[in-house]
Amino acid sequence: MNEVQQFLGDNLEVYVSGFVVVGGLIAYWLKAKQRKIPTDFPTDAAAPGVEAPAKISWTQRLSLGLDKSRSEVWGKIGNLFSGEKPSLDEIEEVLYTADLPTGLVQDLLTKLDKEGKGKSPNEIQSLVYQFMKDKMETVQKTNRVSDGAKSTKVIMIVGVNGAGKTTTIGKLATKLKSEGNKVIVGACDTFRAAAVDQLQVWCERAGVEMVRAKDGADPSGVAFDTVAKAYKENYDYCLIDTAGRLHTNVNLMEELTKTKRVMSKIDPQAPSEVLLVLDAITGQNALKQAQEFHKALQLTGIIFTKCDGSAKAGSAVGIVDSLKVPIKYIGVGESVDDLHLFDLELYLKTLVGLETT
Ligand SMILES: Nc1nc2c(ncn2[C@@H]2O[C@H](COP(=O)(O)OP(=O)(O)OP(=O)(O)O)[C@@H](O)[C@H]2O)c(=O)[nH]1
Ligand SMILES: [Mg+2]
Repeated sequence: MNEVQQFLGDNLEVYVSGFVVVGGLIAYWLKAKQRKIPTDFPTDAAAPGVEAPAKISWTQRLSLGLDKSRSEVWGKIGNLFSGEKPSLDEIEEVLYTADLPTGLVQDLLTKLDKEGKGKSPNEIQSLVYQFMKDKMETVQKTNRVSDGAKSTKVIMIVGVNGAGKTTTIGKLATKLKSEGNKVIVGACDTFRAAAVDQLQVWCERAGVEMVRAKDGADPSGVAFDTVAKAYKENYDYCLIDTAGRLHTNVNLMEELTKTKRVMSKIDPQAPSEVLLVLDAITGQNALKQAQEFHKALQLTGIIFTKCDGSAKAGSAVGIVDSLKVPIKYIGVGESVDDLHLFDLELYLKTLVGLETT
């Protein structure tokens, strides 16, 4: 007995530290478990005990989202040009940081040089606004998000990894459903189980149906099943999520063209839209991406996301001008209300800091 007591006494410190470590690990595991779902998928809802953020209008959201691009680039051209010694070199540098293509930078500088001398900062800002509007207006007029037809609209969403496809589909499904539409979503990113779970959470929240892959199904199979169900059961919108891929990966791009082709077997008009999600942060490379996706899939539009995260939201001008494909939606944050139909005049006025009323 004495030997046992002595043994325990000698090793007491080891036992106590053992209990503390194991107890700590269990507490950490329980906490991580509680936290898991809410942090993975951002919402507008406030955390428990925190006052919910005030609802703000789309115009205000857009203005907040474009703040960086306005303050660092587009909003300061008027002041740079209208000073004692207008510095075209400085303006040129600023425009390049915004990833405006060289041709457009030179065109804008020529316009400022010809028409801007002696004008006030605000008048210069109007010149910049008019310049960009001229470059984009004709293409944007071809925009046809909803033609009011009574048939099912199939919208295929594509883009490089992490551009914001799944989030955009979640927001779009929520919006369309809240407008009274019957919406179905196809989870065709069959590469990652987590991608399907991410979409599932959005769909559950939006209250819309989601079709997921049967075992061993390939993405085009899921797309086919979703579109077939959408037509059979008269859904208004059928949104197809796809896995992200590099525009330079020939095999993966071919897989996308196959997915598109398979949908057209149900209806030659399907998909009615192929929308490329472009991350504003991508800058110059966005144009290359857009060209390759357009070549493979004949895009009908662009969704320009993450305009809140960089000073490059103005790169939209170059992309629309070169590709001749309109921007249909713009995203300025991670919550449902941060996605909106693209309104050219509102976007450009907000970007350069002109009155929007
Ligand atoms: N700040 C900001 N973040 C965004 C926006 N849109 C999406 N995100 C975030 O971007 C990240 C990637 O979004 P996903 O929707 O998963 O991107 P994805 O294109 O589906 O990614 P893959 O499926 O992996 O190719 C997430 O953290 C989103 O919350 C936006 O407009 N602004
Ligand atoms: Mg995704």
